[in-house]
Amino acid sequence: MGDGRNALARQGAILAARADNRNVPSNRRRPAMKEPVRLSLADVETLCHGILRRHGVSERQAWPITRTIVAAERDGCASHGLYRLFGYIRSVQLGKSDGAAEPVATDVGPAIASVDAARGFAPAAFDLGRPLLVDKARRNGLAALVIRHSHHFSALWAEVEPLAAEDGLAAIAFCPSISWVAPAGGSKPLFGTDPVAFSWPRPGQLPFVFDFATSAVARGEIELRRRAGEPIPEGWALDADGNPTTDPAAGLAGAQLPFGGHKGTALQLMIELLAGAMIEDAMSFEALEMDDGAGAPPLHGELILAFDPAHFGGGSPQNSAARAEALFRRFAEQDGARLPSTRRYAARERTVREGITVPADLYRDLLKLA
Ligand code: NDP
Ligand code: PYC
Repeated sequence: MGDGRNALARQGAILAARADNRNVPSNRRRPAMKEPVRLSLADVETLCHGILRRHGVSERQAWPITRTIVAAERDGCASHGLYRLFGYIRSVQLGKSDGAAEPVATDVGPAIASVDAARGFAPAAFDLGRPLLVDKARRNGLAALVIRHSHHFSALWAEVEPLAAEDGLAAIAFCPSISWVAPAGGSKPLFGTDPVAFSWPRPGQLPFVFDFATSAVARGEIELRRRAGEPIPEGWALDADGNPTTDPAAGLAGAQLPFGGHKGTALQLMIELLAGAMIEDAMSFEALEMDDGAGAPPLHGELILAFDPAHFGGGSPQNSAARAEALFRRFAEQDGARLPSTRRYAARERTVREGITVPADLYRDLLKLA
C-alpha cells in the first residue's frame, strides 16, 4: 500500500475537486449530489489516507488505519469504515490521541508481548506487536499480545483474520470500549460494546472468522441509522429514562443493551476484567471518564491470544485440521445456517471488482475533511 503515494494523493485531489465542483465556473456547477457515490477501493484508500495525512496523522499511524478502513468498506462493514474518519480526526484535533505516536514493543516473557500504543491508534500498535506474537505462539503453542494505551476504533476481524490466513494460527481478540451498555436488567451504561473475535485457519481456503460486539449491536450501527434517519429495532437500546426505544438518537443518549441478556453481560464482565483490569488499562467506565465528552475513539487496551494448532494435539496438525473440516462440512449440510464470515468474503469478491457505494451526505462530509 505504501507505493505510489504521490499518485494516490493526486487522485484524491481530483476526486475532491470533482465532487465539490472546485475549478468549475459557477454557472456550470452541478447541483449538490444526492445519489450514492461509487468509489473503487483505490479511491477509498486515497481519500482515507489523504484525509488522515492532511490532519497531521503520521505515515506510521495513517497507513494501518487506512488499511483497516479500506478492508471494512471492502467487506461490507460500513460501521467501521469511512465514517470512522470523523472520530479519528476529531480525537487528533482535540489532542486526545497523538496522531504521530510511536508505539513501543516490550518482550514481557516467553509467551507475552506488550505494545504501548502511546496514545496512538490500535492498528499501528497491532502491526508492531504481530511478529512478536506469531513468533511466541510458534515457539510455545500459545501466546498473548497485550496492547495498552491505544485509541481503538477498528473492527477486530481485521486483526485475527490475517493471523489465521497468513500465519496459520487460531486467534481470539477482545477489548473494552466506553460505557454505553447497561448490564442485563439495568438501565444505566456501564460496559462498552466490548467486541470479541475468533479466527481459525483452514487449509486452502479463507479462515473461519467471527467478530461481534457483546452488545446487541455495535454502536457504529446505531450511529449509521441516525445518520440515515432510520429507526433501530427494539432490543438494541433504552432511552435516557430507561424505556425501550427505536429512535437511534434516544438510544445513543440512553443505554445500549447486551446481546443474549445475562449471557452477554457475563461476557462483558470477562472482557472488562481480562482486557482492562488485568492488563492495567482502562475499563469502559474509566475510558468514559477519560473521554470527558469528546466523543473520541476510546483510550484503552486490547488482549489478543494466538494458538499454534501444531502444539495442542497428539503431534499431527493435519489431523486436527481434517477434524475441523469435518465439522465445517456438517455445518454446511444444515439448510438455512450460514457460517460467520461468508457474507464478508462474498462482499470482498464483489467490491474488489465493482467498488463500493457511499451515501452522498457521508461523501460530502468526508470531502469537507479532505
Ligand atoms: P453483527 O451483529 O453483525 O455480528 C457480526 C458477526 O456475526 C460477524 O462475524 C458476522 O459474519 C456474523 N453474522 C452476522 N449475522 C449472521 C448470520 N445471520 N448468520 C451467521 N453469522 C452472522 O456485528 P456487530 O454489530 O456485533 O459488530 C460489528 C463490528 O463492530 C465487529 O467487527 C466488531 O469488531 C466491531 N466493534 C468494535 C469495537 C471496538 O471497540 N473496536 C466495539 C464493538 C464492535 P459476517 O461478517 O460474514 O456477516
Ligand atoms: O461500534 O461499538 C462500536 C465501536 C466502539 C469502538 C469502535 N467501534
